[in-house]
Parts: sequence; structure tokens; C-alpha cells
Amino acid sequence: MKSSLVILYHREPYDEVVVDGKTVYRDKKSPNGIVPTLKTFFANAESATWIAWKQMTAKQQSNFEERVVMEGGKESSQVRRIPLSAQQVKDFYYITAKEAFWPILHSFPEHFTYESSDWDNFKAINQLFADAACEDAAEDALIWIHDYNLWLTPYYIRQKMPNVKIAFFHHTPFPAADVFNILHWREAIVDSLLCCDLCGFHIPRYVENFAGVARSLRDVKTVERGPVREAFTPHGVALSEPDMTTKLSYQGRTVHLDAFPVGTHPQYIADVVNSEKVQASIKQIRDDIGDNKLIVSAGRVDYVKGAKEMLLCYERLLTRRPELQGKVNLVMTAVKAAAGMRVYKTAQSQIEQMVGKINGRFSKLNWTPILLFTEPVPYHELMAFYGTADIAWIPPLRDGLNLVAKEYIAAHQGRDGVLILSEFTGSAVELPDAVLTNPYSDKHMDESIDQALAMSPEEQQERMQRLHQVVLQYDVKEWANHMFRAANATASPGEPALV
Ligand code: GDG
Repeated sequence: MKSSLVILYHREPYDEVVVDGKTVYRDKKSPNGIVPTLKTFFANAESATWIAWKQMTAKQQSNFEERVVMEGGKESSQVRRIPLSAQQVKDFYYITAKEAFWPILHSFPEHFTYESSDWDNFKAINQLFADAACEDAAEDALIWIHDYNLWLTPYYIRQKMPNVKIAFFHHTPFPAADVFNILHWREAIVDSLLCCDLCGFHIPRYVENFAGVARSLRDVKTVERGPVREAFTPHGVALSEPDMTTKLSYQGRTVHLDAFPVGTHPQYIADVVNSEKVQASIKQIRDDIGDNKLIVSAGRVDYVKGAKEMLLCYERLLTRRPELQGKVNLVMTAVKAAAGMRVYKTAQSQIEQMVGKINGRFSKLNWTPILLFTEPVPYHELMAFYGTADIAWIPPLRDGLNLVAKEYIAAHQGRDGVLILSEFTGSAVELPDAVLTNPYSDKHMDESIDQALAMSPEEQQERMQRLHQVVLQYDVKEWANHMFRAANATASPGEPALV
């Protein structure tokens, strides 16, 4: 049976567990990120295929079930796995995507290296995804592709299916032409993206950057432009943009461009934070730290996430204001990257060394300034830290969006709490009531942490209420619904059902 919805997302939507000797594909426990929402659409579509890659040995590949149905799922919703060897994953994802594309996407050309990239392997893997999508997609299906590691799939799909509807969403920033065009594979990437019916980005600035790249490389025509939706701050934030291009045309095809930032699950998070289990953890944390101010900062190890800049600022804070020694606690997750991702090694050791230095310099017998987790903290514990924290500190030098900001706000429904948020995250354009900060400026960073520590409970509550409105209105379900609405509004056939 052909599918009306085909999702191309590199992660599998289930946990593979063995029950009584039989492999079962069970719903993932973690409610983080977009997978739970995509799964809702996947499960509700009349017929759907979810295409992900699965790393396996040659022996495993010889005895491998390509399509599986999730426990409790319908036969018409299948997960199709593309088997890749460890070497293919390393070349494709850890090296080409992370060493060449990631630094360019995040405007860090100094980290860009392509010597080890294997473009042919990248093309071959994208072709595998595209072939699988074309095999499964009905003529009037919607194919929804996620992220830059599948950049070339629209081109390969379009060659086989000229009329199928293709939507692509970028989870990362999209840089301006003068940075993007450093990539010497730029024409192939842009030609592929111009094969989509809809190209989605988190914020208008990334849309404009993409349109600028397309104009710089190809003879595209701007068909439509307009002011940005009221969801976005049009001026004054580093990544603000008042107007954006909404339609381009190229070689007889219209490409719709849109900005619809990913949301979180605000009610779910609030329920978890209010649960007995998390409330007990919150009480425990409070008993442990007393009246100290708790600051939380969560994320993966990545040079784009600004951990170094935040730690330097924290060290300056304890030096500038010695009365705070023993009175503040920073809880930080810097979840280390998969083994083999050499691109993050330096960032990881820098964080560990800086935390060691600060703790070595300031710790007292009964107080350690930073609690660092390098392994993922279990979800409920993380929510307890979010729920307890007086301040969430989110300092990326560059970040497509940043979901932690929205999760912290969701965890503080009806309460106080301060969000310090870098202006160089996509979220900052939606959340002007945060204490917005420029992580490239020591002075600005210092002022932001001082402002956060001094903010009155009344001001905290007022800001938090407004922030919460945004997070509630643009949740992750609205994000996916927006994508379906925008895809439906494009000219090609295909009418996927809204949930
Ligand atoms: C990409 C883009 C964009 C963090 N530490 C722990 C933990 N986390 C969770 C957070 C949050 C998630 O990880 C991180 O989400 P982000 O959005 O911050 O970042 P990326 O992973 O870089 O995601 C990003 C996103 O795609 C969506 O489009 O926002 O800009 O880079 O959910 O809470 N979760 C657990 N333990 C931890 O220690 N359980």
C-alpha cells in the first residue's frame, strides 16, 4: 500500500526492545523534542511511512527486517529503516554533515573543514532515502523531509516524482549568502531545495538568508514578499527581520518559503513538573541548596552553544561579586557527543577544564559553584531542575531555535523565574520578554546575569506570563499543523489530514 504521508527523519521513532525473545518496537519513553508530535501525525495519517537510518554490521544487514510496525500501531503506518554501516554513518553524519555543513549553517567558517568529507557517500545515502520515499509515496502524497543531512533528497525525489508534494524543514539556522556560499557543493544543495514545494525555517531571518542564497546562485524570481507574522519581533533583536520572501519561482516551479518555529509540549511539561515525583525532587533540591539562587543551563556539547562564554561570565560574576560565593549554584548539562564525533572533542574538554578550574578556585567544604552532568540527566530530574531554577541561562553563539528556553518557560507556568536568552537563538525573536543577551560581549553578558539576579518577583511573574502565552500558543502541535497548512496551500496535489 502506498503512503499518503512520508516522513524522512534520521531518528527512529521507537525503542527496540526484546520481550520474551521477540523484538518489539515500543514507543520511545522520552517526550523531548519533535518526535512525539511527528509520531501523532504518523499514527493518524491514513497510511504513512517513516524513513530513518539504522546503523548495523554486515552480518546484521543480512538478516534484517526493513519495515517494522510499532507496538500498537496500524499495519498501514510503517517505519522503514535504511541500513547503514558504522563507516557510512561516520562519513555521512559525523564528518560531512558535522564538520563541513554544521559550521557553515551556524556561521562558524573557521570550524569548516571538508578535506575528510565524502560527497559521493553523502549523495549515495541521500539517494537511498529518496528511492525509499519514492517507492512508498502515493502520487498525491506529502513527503516531509527534516534537516540538512538530507539536503539532496528533494532533487532525487523530484526526478522520479515530478508532482509529489515535498516539504523540507531546517532545524538549524540558515546563514547569509556570504557564509553559505563557502560550501563548494552550494549549487547542488540549492538546486535540490528549489525542487521543494515548501521550504520551512524557524524564523524569517533564515528564510531571507535562503532566498538571498538562491538569488545569488540561480536566476530565481521573487514572486511574493510580505511583512512577517506578529509572532516574530520585527526589529531590534539581532536576528529580527521585518519582511520576508514567501514565494520564489525557478524553472517553472513555485517554491513557498515560510517561518514556523518548533514548539514544545507546555501542558505535558507543566503536568510533569506538578507531579508528585518531580515535586518531591524539587523539595529535595531546595532542601539541599536552601535560599541559594539556582541557575540551570542545559544542552549538548557543541561549540555553537556558548558554554565557554557562559562559564567565563560565571567566573567573572564570582570574582566581581564575592558576596555571591556560596550563594549561587549553577547546574549545567553538557551532554557529550557520540564517540567518533571528533568535531566536539575540543569543546567537551574545554567545558570540563573550565568547570574544574572554577570549582577548584571557588569551592568551599559545603558549596561547589557548578554541578556538571556530561551524561544525559533523566527527563524527570531535568524537569525538577527546570522547575526549581530561579534562572535559566541559555547563551548560544548561534542556535537554530533552542527548545530549552521554551521548556523552562513551560515548567514555570504561573510562577516566577528568569530566562536569560542569547539574541543569536531563533527563540529570541519569539521571546522578547526574556533577558536577551549578546554572548559576544562580556559587558552585555555581565549586565544580563546581574539583571536576572536582581529582578523583582513581580517583574519575573509579568514577563513569565507573557512568555508563557507565546509558548502555549505556538506549541509543537501548532508547528506541525502550520507545516501541513502551508504544504496544503502550495500548488501541487496532496491533501494530508490535519490532526
Ligand atoms: C536542533 C537545533 C532546534 C538537554 N540536556 C538534557 C536533555 N536536553 C534536552 C533539552 C531539549 C533538547 O535536549 C535540546 O534541544 P535544543 O533545541 O536546545 O537543541 P538541539 O539538540 O541542538 O536541536 C535547535 C532543535 O533542533 C529543534 O528544531 O531548537 O536549534 O540545533 O529538549 O531539554 N534532556 C535530557 N537530559 C539532559 O541532560 N533528558
